[in-house]
Amino acid sequence: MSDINEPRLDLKSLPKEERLNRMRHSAAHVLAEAMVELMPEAELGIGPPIETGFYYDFRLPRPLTNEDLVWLDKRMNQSRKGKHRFQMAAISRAEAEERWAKQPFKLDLLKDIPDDGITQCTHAAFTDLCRGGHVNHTAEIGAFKLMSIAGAYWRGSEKNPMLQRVYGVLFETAEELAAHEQQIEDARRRDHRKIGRDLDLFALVDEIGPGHVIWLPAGATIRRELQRWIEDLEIDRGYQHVITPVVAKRELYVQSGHWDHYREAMYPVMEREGEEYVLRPMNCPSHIKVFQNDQHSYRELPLRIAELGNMHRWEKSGQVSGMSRVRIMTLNDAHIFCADIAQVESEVEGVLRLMEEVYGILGLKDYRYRLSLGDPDDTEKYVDNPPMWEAGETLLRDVLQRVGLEFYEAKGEAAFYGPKIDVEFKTASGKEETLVTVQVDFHLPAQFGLEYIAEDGARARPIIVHRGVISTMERMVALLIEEYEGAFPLWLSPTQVVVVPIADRHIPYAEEVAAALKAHRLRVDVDARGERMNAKIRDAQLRKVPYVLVVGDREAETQAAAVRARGGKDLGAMPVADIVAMLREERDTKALGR
Ligand code: TSB
Ligand code: ZN
Repeated sequence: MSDINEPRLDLKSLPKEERLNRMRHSAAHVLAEAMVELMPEAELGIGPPIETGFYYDFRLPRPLTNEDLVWLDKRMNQSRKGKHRFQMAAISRAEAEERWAKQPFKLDLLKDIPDDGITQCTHAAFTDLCRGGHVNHTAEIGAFKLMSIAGAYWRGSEKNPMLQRVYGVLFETAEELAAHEQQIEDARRRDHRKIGRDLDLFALVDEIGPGHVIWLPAGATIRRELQRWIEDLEIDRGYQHVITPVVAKRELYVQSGHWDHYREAMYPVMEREGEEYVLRPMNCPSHIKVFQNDQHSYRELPLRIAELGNMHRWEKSGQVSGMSRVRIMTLNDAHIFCADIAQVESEVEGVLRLMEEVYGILGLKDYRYRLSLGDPDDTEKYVDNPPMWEAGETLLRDVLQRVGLEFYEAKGEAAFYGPKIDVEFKTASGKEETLVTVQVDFHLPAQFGLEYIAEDGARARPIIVHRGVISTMERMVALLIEEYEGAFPLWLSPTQVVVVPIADRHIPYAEEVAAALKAHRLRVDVDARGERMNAKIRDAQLRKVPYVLVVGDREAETQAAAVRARGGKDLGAMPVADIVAMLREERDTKALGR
């Protein structure tokens, strides 16, 4: 055995990331030290640093409990106070095999290490097989907390034994650790899956399948409002809406290139009477068939074909998540058939301006534009046609600059048929997610031999702009749930008003008030349950209903109601006619009401 200790490290001089990696790696050693004390029979796996902390895998004689975590955490803190040095040493294979003779996972790891590369790390009374990268001593490991226990197969393979993985978070300071915990707590509170359940917005049912969303009445109401709004905006901007089937012959997608480049994401083929059919993964080929249904002259271009189109994508099981990544989805889609580059430019500009308008009204701010480029070296993923990519990329870059939007560029993020501008949103959990996209496509027009009659009477090939604005209804509603924490602005709220009669004798008047509001298409419930008034008010608040109207004798006499806004603000008694006017104004202006 020979000592190979690094000279004393000046942690402060290291880049923060490396410093954190060393702290997290060292903390994993301290966790293993504590575990061996708790259960001397523990068999040790690996314990690497990870993004927000560290973990260690163990095979143990019994399942760990939360009490164990508390004990381990405490014991780790003791070890930290001990200021034990981490000491590296090179050892021979024979020494290693002897030391870990009763540690099958360590012996397994040893097989992959060359004779001259076997090193160990010792601190306090604990020694681990380790290639190094620690802090100087245990007092330098930072602020940590053991968080959870999970199952993990040895070396990630189901063929191997299942181990128990203990996770910890670790940051340099207690303040950073607290901020991280707060962030996790916020994300949990805002999680659309939780709020979606609590507010009965949608359901995911095992018998229907993962990623196949049921929109419950309240969620369907939100979706319908969004849908009406975006379709009206599109009609104003010259889009024409179509309705096309979700199933088509496999050939259609062979011709489009989806079969070659996108098959992995498609549901399998259905066969009947010698024909092969597929569920469509995208709407573009259907809209191309709309275009091809007629001859078009340059005068009709740009032709904007829109549809809330249902798409089906076989997202991998591990990736399907709530409503934000599903398998059956409805995209606020359109394909704009343009005569030339100048039209493409002005259409892309129009789309970007529409996006800005729409996100502004929804109150969304946490997003960035990304120019997503192809990769000339990857001809499997992308259509092989360098000049086409070049032209599309330059065009999109120019438009972004002209409109004055900030953006960044990313290689290898394009669609298989062309480059695109993606809108990248930051979700409540801090993850970036693509909300929508604008794509320039010279490829599909060529695949389908699209033509229009140009001004000089010759045949010319159009260029397609693919675009969404609201995104898929699923992803947008997931995002809005988290953005608003379930407290939707009035126009989107499933129930806009709850009328609460103070006593049973006020129920008829409550119904009268509700009817007056419903006459203006406001969504109103009367809470006629035999509960106490305060309980009803509290329930409405929990359901995030924007307004509660309380009615009793005085209100009935004066054709009024006592108004309480969400969040507890008391607006006092108001005549019913004034309430209607106030709510209509708030609804029709799509006020954020925050
Ligand atoms: C814009 N053909 C284009 C269309 O014309 C298209 O389908 N583009 S896409 O593949 O990028 O998908 C459009 C948007 O759908 C994406 O930007 C993304 O926000 C959303 N989306 C994609 N996959 C899923 C999914 N599994 N769940 C929810 N939304 C999704
Ligand atoms: Zn498309």
